[in-house]
Amino acid sequence: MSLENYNIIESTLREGEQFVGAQFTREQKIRIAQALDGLGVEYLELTSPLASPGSLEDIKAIVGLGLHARILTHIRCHKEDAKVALDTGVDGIDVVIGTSSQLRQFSHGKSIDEIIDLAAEVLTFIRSQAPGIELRFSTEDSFRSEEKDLLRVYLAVDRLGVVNRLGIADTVGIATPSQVLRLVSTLRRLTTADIEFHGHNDSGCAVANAFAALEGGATHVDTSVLGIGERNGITPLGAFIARMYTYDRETVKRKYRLDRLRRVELMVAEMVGVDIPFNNPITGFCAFTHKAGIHAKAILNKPETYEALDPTDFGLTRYISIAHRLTGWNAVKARAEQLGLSLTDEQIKSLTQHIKALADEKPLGLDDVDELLHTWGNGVGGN
Ligand code: HCA
Ligand code: CU
Repeated sequence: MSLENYNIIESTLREGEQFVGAQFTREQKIRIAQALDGLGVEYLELTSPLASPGSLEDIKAIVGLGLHARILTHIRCHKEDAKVALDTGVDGIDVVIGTSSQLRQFSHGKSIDEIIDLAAEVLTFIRSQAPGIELRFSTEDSFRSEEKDLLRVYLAVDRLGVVNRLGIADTVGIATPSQVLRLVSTLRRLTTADIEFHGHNDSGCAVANAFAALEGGATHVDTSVLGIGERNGITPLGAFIARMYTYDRETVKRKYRLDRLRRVELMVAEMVGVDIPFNNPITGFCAFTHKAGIHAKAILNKPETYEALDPTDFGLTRYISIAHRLTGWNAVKARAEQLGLSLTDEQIKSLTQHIKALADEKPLGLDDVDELLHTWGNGVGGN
């Protein structure tokens, strides 16, 4: 299977704005859009122009930047929404309507037949007004919808011949990778349009589900920076990039400016008042920190032994933690060399035993180890 032609639809400025801590100013939106464009994402999805008067102006401002990324906005399946979206000058419109019984009953109140009729009306209207616009139709809560309902809707929409993409959304984050793979493969077989996947992370599967969608033949994946969105959000951009990098490093390096990822994450994190999680793929503070002596030895010989991702590709550095009881003499020796100290292997081994014994007694820091190294290096201690 070759996965090269996927596209990232970066939705920090739509789904991400639905994160509880997000309250982006126009200037912040512009900075986010420029930063993501610089990173190389293929699309930016922006909040509906119907959300507020400011949201409409924000779209126009971002369209006016003339970025490389294609600009999309996201609307309900309403002709009135479509009219406003068409006036913004975006490159594409993402239309969504709920198909699960929960949403049909408690949100918009429409039957499947009514959804099909409405979709046909809105989508053909948009196409008639804007023959060149990129048009996507998505069902909301696809994975709690009856499969027969879903397929009726998608087949009817696909047959209209007016949409570029069909979207599926795991709105409440309950889908498993095998379910996603199956649904996307089915759509791939029965329809002709491109396929987009949008997945929430309520049960921790958003990245795996996005990957499964690509395995099934999806062409577009929705992400947001740090995964911000409704509740605990969607597929995080960085984690998705990590997933694709471990699958096909060269393609990812060709498509995206990976050294910009950390800066984008720090910027958005600050704007929405969160920290980068400690265990975040790529940019978490310990993502390239090695601790156990056995790991450190192998890493020092050949980083690939315990690193699937090369930190230097992301403008980052690896770190070997040595001030603890799991340390090993190879790592301590490497530190001595960093400090320009020449100790014999016997001295290093004996110091390593000393560090282990000390670490059993109290927490140690790198400063403590460095001090010991200097003392040992000056011939005090050891043998
Ligand atoms: C929403 C719902 C949505 C839409 C996804 C999509 C979802 O908040 O409007 O249009 O692909 O998760 O279902 O984000
Ligand atoms: Cu969503």
